[in-house]
Amino acid sequence: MAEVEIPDDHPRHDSLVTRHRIEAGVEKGITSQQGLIAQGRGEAFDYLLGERTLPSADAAARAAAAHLLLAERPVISVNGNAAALVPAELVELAGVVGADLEVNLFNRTDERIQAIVDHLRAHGAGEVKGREANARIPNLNHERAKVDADGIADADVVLVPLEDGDRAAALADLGKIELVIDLNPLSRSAQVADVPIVDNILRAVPAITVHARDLADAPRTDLERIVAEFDPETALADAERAIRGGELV
Ligand code: PTJ
Repeated sequence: MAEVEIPDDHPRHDSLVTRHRIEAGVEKGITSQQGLIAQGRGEAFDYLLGERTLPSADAAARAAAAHLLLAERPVISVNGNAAALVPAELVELAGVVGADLEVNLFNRTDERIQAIVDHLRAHGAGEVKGREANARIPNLNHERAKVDADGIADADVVLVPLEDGDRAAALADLGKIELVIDLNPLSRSAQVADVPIVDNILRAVPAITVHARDLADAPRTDLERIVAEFDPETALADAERAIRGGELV
């Protein structure tokens, strides 16, 4: 079924849209084949959440927006799944909060980096970082350690959607503020995040943008209060409770 044919009120709407986009991402050389497996895992959690955004996840999206607006050098890290699922939405968010986009891949090849840069540019991005890879995240022995010196290496706040736990922990060790989108509240990346957003990236990225627009003119003290009042442990516990005990809709 083509994406346009999936009715908005279809009970598994988000799941079908996501599958379609991931499949197209693999065909275009943007998403890795492992990305299909990662998506399947995420989908199981989304099913148990009833494919809806919990109030605690929306509060996390608001805290993430506040962090991005407060940041001096915010960067949005983009992998093959994120690029396939929400390219235009990532470009829009980057514009609203003044963040750089940087491609960073677990299964890194020059061809995939270029395909994702081209894909983001086709969706309206200006400069996209990630090709230089002239800096390294210490204590990380795989390809995700390769970052741009003037991008993730220098960032104070990093949004890392669908991250694997190793790099999330290494970035946290560097003292960067980490905003993670991950449907699994038990994943290491969600656990080490300053702000874990336990929601489908399809819903989470537009939600952060809506909050960022809403907060764009807020005084810094308001943004700092939103950040200070957000508790990651409570958000994770709420998501886990919903997944383990929730009623399917
Ligand atoms: O493009 P690359 O080479 O950088 O590879 C990207 C993947 C995602 C394949 C790689 O980072 C990977 O293997 O990740 P993991 O370790 O499988 O972790 C992905 C996490 O994202 C899991 O906890 C999933 O539950 C979660 N996830 C999957 N799909 C979604 C999701 N979270 C939010 N929205 C989704 N659509």
